[in-house]
Amino acid sequence: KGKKKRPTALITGATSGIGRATAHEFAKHGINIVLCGRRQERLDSIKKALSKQTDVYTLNFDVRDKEKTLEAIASLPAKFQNIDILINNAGNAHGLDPIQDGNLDDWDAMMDINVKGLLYVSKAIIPGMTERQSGHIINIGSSAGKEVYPKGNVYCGSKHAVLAITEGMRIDLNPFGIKVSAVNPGLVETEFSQVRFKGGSQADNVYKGYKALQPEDVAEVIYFAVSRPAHVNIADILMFCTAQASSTIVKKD
Ligand code: NDP
Ligand code: 8X3
Repeated sequence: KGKKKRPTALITGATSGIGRATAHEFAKHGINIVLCGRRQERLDSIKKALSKQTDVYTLNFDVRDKEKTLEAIASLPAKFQNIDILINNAGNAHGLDPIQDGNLDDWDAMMDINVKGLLYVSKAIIPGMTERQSGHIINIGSSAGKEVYPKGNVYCGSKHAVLAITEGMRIDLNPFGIKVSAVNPGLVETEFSQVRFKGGSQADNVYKGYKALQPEDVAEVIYFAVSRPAHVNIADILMFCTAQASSTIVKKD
């Protein structure tokens, strides 16, 4: 009675890294959560852990598959249908090669997941937000979306696209009172490098010799952005660990 309805957040890429940490952070603050990802056992175990704190629903789909993405989101039960907060986080780098040696499947993966997948998920959720004239979309970009680094070519391109799309969303959704934000981290210690290097040993060295950002550090910033008063939008954040000064400058022991 007189109690404010708890908001609902849909988080893509919630089975690992930044997305999973964001789910934990949101649960702590009583936000209802729709966890999305492809690894069902992880969706189940994260749901189990968070259900003590908040209401959780899981959706298993590959963001590359537009029909499945639209179907999955349309299938949400009434209680979870009104998404107040969308965290477009699913994504990864695939490979780290000079452009002349780049692998076409890696290029497809990065553009299909990081860019087109983000668009498909947004397409499914934005109409509800425009109808309700409220909502908050946070796109997880990257320092790689602001600064290109050697061999980053297509990953950096995908993240520059995320930033441009974020700005486009902010403009087009402005008449509806919808907040749109970009959170752009530098190096974060997640499964990111295991994916980039396909489980190879190169991944082991990426976060050695300095303290990289932890997924929880990014999750706290995301929660800060979603918890501002109605008239405040955190439009764009670039965050690094203290050891990192730019895409290519990292102070290591
Ligand atoms: P992780 O590899 O730890 O997590 C990636 C998440 O994305 C997983 O939950 C994975 O779930 C999901 N995902 C990947 N591909 C698909 C797909 N095709 N369909 C649906 N879900 C998918 O990496 P991070 O947490 O680091 O990455 C999260 C975001 O942060 C990405 O957009 C990344 O580009 C960005 N980022 C990361 C940085 C870093 O240094 N780590 C720095 C800056 C930005 P599942 O496999 O279960 O589908
Ligand atoms: C992830 C950070 O520098 O590995 O977006 O591209 S970086």
